[in-house]
Amino acid sequence: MGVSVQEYARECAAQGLRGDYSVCRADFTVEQKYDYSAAEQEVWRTLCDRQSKLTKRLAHKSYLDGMEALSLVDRIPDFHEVSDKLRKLSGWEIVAVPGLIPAQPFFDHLANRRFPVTNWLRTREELDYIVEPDMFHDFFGHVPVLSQPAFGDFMQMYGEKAGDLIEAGGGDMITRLYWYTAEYGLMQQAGQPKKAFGAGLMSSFTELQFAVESADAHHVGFDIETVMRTTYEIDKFQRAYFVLPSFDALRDAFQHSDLAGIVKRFKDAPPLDPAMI
Ligand code: HBI
Ligand code: FE
Repeated sequence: MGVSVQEYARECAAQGLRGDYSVCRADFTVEQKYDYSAAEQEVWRTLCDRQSKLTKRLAHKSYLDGMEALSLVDRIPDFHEVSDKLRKLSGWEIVAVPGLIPAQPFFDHLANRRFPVTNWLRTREELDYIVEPDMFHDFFGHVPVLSQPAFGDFMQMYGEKAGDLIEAGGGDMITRLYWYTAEYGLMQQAGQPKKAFGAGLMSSFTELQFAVESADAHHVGFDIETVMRTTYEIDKFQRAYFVLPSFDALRDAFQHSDLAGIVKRFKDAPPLDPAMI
C-alpha cells in the first residue's frame, strides 16, 4: 500500500480538502453515517430535480435505466441499500470515502467492483460548480451506469490494468481514457442523436447541454489510441467529446487493444490537441 492514511490525511488537510480523512480505514473507506440534515436533503432534492430535467432529454438510455433501477433521487441515498440493488445488476457496490483518494487504492477498489463515493454533499451556495467531486457528482454522475454490465466490466478491468500501465509511464494516457469515457463520454443511441453518460456531464447543469446540443461541441468517434493521446480540460468545457458506439465496444477495445504497446509508443510523444483531432 503506497501512501499511508495518516500521511494522506495531513496532505489533504494542508490542501484544504473538505473530507475528514482522519477516520479512514487502511483502504481509505469510511462509514456513510446517514445523519444528513433537512437542509442537506433539500440540497440533494434541488440538485436532482434540476439535473433530471436535463438528463431525461440528454442522457443516454443506459444511464436513465440505471437511475430508474436504483431510484436515487427522492432523498440522499443509503449506500448499503444502493449496493444491494447494484450488486444484483452488475456485481458492483459502492463504498463511502471522504473525497479524492490516492490513485492506487482507487484502482484497487475498481478492480474489486467497489466504486468510491464521497460521503459529503455540496452546500446550496455551490449548486452550480464545486472544485472537488462531492456525493452528487459521484452518485448522480457515476453510479447509474455502473448498473450496466458491459460498462461495469470495463471499469473493473480498468482498475486491474491501470497500475501496471502507470508503472510503464502511461499515467497521463490512462487518466485520459477515464476522463473521456467515465467523466465526459457520449454514446450513440439507436434511432436517436448521440447522448451523454459521463459523470462530469451528468452532474453539470451547463456542460451537459453544451456537449449534447451545441453546434460548437466537437464530437469525435471513439478510438482508444486517440483518446489515450489527447489532452483534456480540467476546469473548462472539453474541446473534444468522444462518442462510443456502445459500452460493449468500450469494454472490447480496452480488453483487446495492445495498451502496453500504445503506452510504449507514445509515452514520450507530444499529446494530441483535442481541437485538432
Ligand atoms: N478518488 N474518490 C475518488 N474518486 C475518483 O474518481 C478518483 C479518486 N482518486 C484518483 C482519481 N479519481 C483519478 O486520478 C484516477 O484517474 C486515478
Ligand atoms: Fe468523477
